Amino acid sequence: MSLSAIPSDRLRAAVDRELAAIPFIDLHTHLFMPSLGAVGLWGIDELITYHYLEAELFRSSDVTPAQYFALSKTEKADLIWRTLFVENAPVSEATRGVIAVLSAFGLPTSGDLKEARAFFAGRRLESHIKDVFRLAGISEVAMTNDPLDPDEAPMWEAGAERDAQFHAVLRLDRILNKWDQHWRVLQAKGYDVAADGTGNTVSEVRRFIARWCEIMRPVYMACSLPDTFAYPENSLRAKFLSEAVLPACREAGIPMSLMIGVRYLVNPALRLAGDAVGKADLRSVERLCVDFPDNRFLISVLSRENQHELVVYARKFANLMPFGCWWFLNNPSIVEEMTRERLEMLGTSFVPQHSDARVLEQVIYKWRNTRRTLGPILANTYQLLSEDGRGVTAEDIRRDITRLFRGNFETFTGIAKGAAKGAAERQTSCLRAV
Ligand code: RAT
Ligand code: ZN
Repeated sequence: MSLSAIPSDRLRAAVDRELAAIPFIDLHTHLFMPSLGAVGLWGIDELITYHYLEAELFRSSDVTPAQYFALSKTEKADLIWRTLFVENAPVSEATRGVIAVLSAFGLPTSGDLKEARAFFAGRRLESHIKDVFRLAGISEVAMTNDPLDPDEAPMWEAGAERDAQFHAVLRLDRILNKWDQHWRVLQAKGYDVAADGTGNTVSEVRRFIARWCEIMRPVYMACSLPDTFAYPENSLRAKFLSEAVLPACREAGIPMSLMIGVRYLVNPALRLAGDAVGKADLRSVERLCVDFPDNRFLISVLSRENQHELVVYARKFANLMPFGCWWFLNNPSIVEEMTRERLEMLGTSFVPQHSDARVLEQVIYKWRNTRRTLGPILANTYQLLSEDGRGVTAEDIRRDITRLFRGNFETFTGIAKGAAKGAAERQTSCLRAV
């Protein structure tokens, strides 16, 4: 490979080539390894009934949420398809995504869903996952694993078979945000906990987390948090976080991911689609980084208004890794703004994106869109650098993209060593199709 500087007019093509060739790691998804198959979603009806599309349905149809949720999965998908794909052009980000997935598999993008349903019914999950990851240009994903999910936890306890393509992530929302509804589950499992957090509760929560670290071997722990999240604060959440969760992270040598800024269920009738966004006070993040210098924090914030301060905090604290353009931010216009801002202020020391896929095949369109948006941004950055007097080589570009979409995650979570082994194979086997 050439070590010489790339001429300006070829920078874009060079960036696109590297973006296509490097397999990314997807740092946050709601996908599951095959042995947890019962909780994993895939296929056309799941794609169409994604909650992002459910929210859009009610803007273009007279159906009420109550009527919609009384339908079967197939009826729901048919209604959304008719409303958002046939009676309207699917121009929104989430609807376009379904079209991109259908195209990726050579399926019709208009008419009815018959052929798509037959196609997905004929797929075998394990080989389908491999095809989907190849089309998405990813080698691994991080799951979201909730030890208090009554469907998921028993499968882990029964020794669910591991799959190197899926990293476990210990998700703690039920403990940190909904303790009043879940403390009895811990109690029933033999932990000496109380509703008000007194007595042995904190040390028992820590014991519970340590136990689940043994079971899941997570690459990080995680929690989503409201826009009102505060630290320090006189609350059970702040107590559990500082005295149980963060010590457990230190012990396991893994980061804590905080996803801040959700306004939960502003419209409860919409269920999963009923959450909104609010601006948070990021001084909590500042205090956490100051008070816990031996912890590492993966941070994503949901409000566009919080993005600039997050980047500034990342300049102050090396134990803070900003990641992703989360949920309502994952649209080209906002991804572009956020990514430029991050590159300009942090260089390549952040993780630009995760997919948040809930349905397996979504990684195909989400990562395709990320590559499409990132291409011009990176090319423009290199163009400016060239103009300023430092020629850019293909090796520079490859190193930067690898760092952004693999290395920062591997280093920050500490999986770098184990991961180095498989890297060479992945480099040659992954993706040409995007
Ligand atoms: O993006 C989403 O699908 C949201 O519903 C949430 O799952 C969010 O990403 C989360 O992890 O809490
Ligand atoms: Zn998520």
